[in-house]
Amino acid sequence: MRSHSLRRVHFRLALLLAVAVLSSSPMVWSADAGQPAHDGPGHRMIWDASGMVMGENQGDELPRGCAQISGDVEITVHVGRRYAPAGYVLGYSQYEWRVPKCSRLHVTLINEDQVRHMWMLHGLPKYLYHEGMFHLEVEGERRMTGTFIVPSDDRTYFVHCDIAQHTEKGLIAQLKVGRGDGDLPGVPGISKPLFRER
Ligand SMILES: [Cu+2]
Repeated sequence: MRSHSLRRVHFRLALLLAVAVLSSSPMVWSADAGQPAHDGPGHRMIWDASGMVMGENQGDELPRGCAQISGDVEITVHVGRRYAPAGYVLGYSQYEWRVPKCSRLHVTLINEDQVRHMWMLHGLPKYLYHEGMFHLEVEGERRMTGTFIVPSDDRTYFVHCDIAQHTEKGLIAQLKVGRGDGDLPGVPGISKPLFRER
């Protein structure tokens, strides 16, 4: 990867991390359990005893540039200590997913730990997804499924768990739409670590 594009990716990642931290408001937890909230475009949130889905989009609104949904893709992700790659404490069962442009993704997150984990994807269009995010969150040993539609350009999206220290401990992954636009830094097994071990 050329150095200027690496810097660009680093900058984008730093920006995404900042946005992720700033947008982690405890307010979301005040939503009524089991009541899908519809607070305008891209702010669809479903919350139940197992966890929550934010950015749910079954196809009622398509990303600009998508004339139609190109197809359905099922993604199942396990998360937990037992999936940690060498040198890490936590892990996803997979660190990269490749999907066609304009596809509808049905993502299931299966949490195999007792603590809370997320599959939080950043960088989606903000006119469609609140804060540009699609976000699955599961408390304890449960699972959660959510659906969203990816845009029409070749791009690599940043996926992580936003719980304190979980990104650094190994929960950082990437979703490539179309050909993607390179690898993000810090993805276990794909790129160099972002954080030094302590
Ligand atoms: Cu986590």
